[in-house]
Amino acid sequence: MPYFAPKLHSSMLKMALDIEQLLTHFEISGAIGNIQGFGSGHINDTFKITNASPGEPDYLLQRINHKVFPHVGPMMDNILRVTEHLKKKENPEYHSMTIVPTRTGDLFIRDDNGSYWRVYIFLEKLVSYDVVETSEQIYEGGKAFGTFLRDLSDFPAETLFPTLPNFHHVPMRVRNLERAVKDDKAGRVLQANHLIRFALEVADEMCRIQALGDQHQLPLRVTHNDTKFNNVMLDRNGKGRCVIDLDTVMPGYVHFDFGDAVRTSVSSAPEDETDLEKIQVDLDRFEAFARGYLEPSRDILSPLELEYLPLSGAMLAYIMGIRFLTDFLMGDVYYKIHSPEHNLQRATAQLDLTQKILNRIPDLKRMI
Ligand code: GN1
Ligand code: MG
Repeated sequence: MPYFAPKLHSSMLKMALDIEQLLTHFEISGAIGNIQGFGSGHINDTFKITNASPGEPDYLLQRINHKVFPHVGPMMDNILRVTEHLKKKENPEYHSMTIVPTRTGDLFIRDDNGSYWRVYIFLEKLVSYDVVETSEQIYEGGKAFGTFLRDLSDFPAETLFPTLPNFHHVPMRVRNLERAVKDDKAGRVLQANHLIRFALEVADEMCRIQALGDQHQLPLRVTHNDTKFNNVMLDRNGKGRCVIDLDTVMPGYVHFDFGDAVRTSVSSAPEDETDLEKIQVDLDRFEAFARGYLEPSRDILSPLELEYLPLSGAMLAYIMGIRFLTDFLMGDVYYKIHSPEHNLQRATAQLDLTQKILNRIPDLKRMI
């Protein structure tokens, strides 16, 4: 869904002119053709730049959400180092993102309005799915994410900048929710009472993986931390080819990546499904994902890491559920929304999914 759609033709034209001007600062080749809003991310603004010169690549331009990502320099440094590491691996099957630097050799620019921009080479002929359709695609996506984890297992995780500290720290997310309930800034607590009650009821169980981490029983690895299924690109034959959106690459637990991909692939319903009947934990889907993920990565994981993989799907659905809920209570200040109750719908769907995954943990355990 294009989410940058100015209504007035004149403002569209101005935007296109501004973007053309902006692009002159980057090391791009060929001539700028069409400029179009692109993708379905909730945070940054993304544009596809079609190249008007034959044989020259298309580009992906992004305005980085500076409110969410205040430290753009260290974040881009993480991305550069991780993509360079991945490119060194002999993996003909997989690509990695390529940053297009500015003409002065920087990884991004800051414009006169204080916006931060970067450019990547556009990945030709690859597609991503907001809702993944087949078990084969899920297996392939799993393999791409599992390969990402394995190929970065010899990268010194502790040298990465913590772009968003405590991003998947459940106790902190619960505290943020409690604060939002207490403040009730948007006067919406009453409307969301049932969700708040459920979220607080399961909070302890949802903190278990973090507690193991705090006790140093889980290794900190280089994790992607946003392995929503639409962050893996597949080719025309359905083969996994490239993991994208590396903004949150940081030290983390394997459960963050495994869990986020499970929550976005185990059901055939979208993240914001309003018909809860349609949100189902499909065991074939889980099996396909786990098989794909573990094929390249099983050997590097400890028995304890493996044991907690099924719970991680519930944990990540829970984290997203309470983050959407918190944002709803605070008056929609973080995520882009497409309707007035969008965050409430997303929270309802993700907390419903949390419960449904929790109900199936014994079945999921058999598939690891
Ligand atoms: C955001 O921008 P996008 O869609 O890749 C969010 C993720 C959430 C996701 C939920 C930096 O990711 O953590 O899982 O929305 N990214 C950030 O769809 O908060
Ligand atoms: Mg993202």
